[in-house]
Amino acid sequence: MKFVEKLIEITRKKDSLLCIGLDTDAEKIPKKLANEKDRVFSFNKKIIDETNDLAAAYKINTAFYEANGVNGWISLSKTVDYIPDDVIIIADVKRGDIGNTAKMYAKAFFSELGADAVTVNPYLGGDSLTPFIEYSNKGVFILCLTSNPGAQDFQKLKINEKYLYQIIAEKVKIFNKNGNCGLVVGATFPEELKNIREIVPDMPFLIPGIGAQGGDLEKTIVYGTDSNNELALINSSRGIIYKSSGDDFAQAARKAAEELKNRINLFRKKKNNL
Ligand code: OMP
Repeated sequence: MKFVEKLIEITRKKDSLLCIGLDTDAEKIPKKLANEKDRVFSFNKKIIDETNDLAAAYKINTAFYEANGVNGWISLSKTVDYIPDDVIIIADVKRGDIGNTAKMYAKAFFSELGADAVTVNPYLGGDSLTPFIEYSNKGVFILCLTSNPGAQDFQKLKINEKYLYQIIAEKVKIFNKNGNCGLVVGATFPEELKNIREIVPDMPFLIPGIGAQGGDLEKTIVYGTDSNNELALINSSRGIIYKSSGDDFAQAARKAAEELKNRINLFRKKKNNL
């Protein structure tokens, strides 16, 4: 099944645009799991058990796993295998390299790990993205305008009257021959999000920056979703998975996930009435 078809099917079936970030820091695992052999996986398992019915996607930022060496890759792989089929798995890897190297990254995260989608960095240009895009049933979320303050340094530079992030959105539209490209746009820049949505009305967006980074949820939904109020995955990581460090951490994560999912849907409904 094509990535966008799968995304739409899941978001409609679950009535959810929620993406939960499994940015699992080994240092922040609740005491309750201290004696587990693979604490990171045990933590993820509990979070997934409690939240998978609410989530359209899990975004796994591989940095948190790579930081633990070989054992981290094992936790990562076990987590991917544990996630049920009706949740999209995004490997947040932000890779970007020349073609033959990019081909190895694509193989690593699509074929070996089994992710449904990845995040990639477009700095090296179209040929660095091609090996990912060639996996035509997988999703490729390309960094367009990131949520961090440093987005100003390059992404908001003007080239011939256009911001670099606008040029990226226009270019990705051209690269999108297989219909499997998406854009990463931070919730911390809602006005720009509106502008980018106008450039690519039908492309999926991955939108981080809600929760810990303080992005505006209402504007994110109004500006970031497509004309059907979908095609956007709204990510929160720390704001959900570390809601409690006590024995109730998984239940607290569920509560936070449910609240965010409901708020997202409230704003989707509100958008209908605008
Ligand atoms: P929280 O701030 O804890 O919700 O985490 C945000 C997650 O989204 C982290 O995994 C970041 O690496 C990621 N992210 C951003 O925060 N900003 C971006 O512009 C892009 C990403 C991303 O590609 O996911």
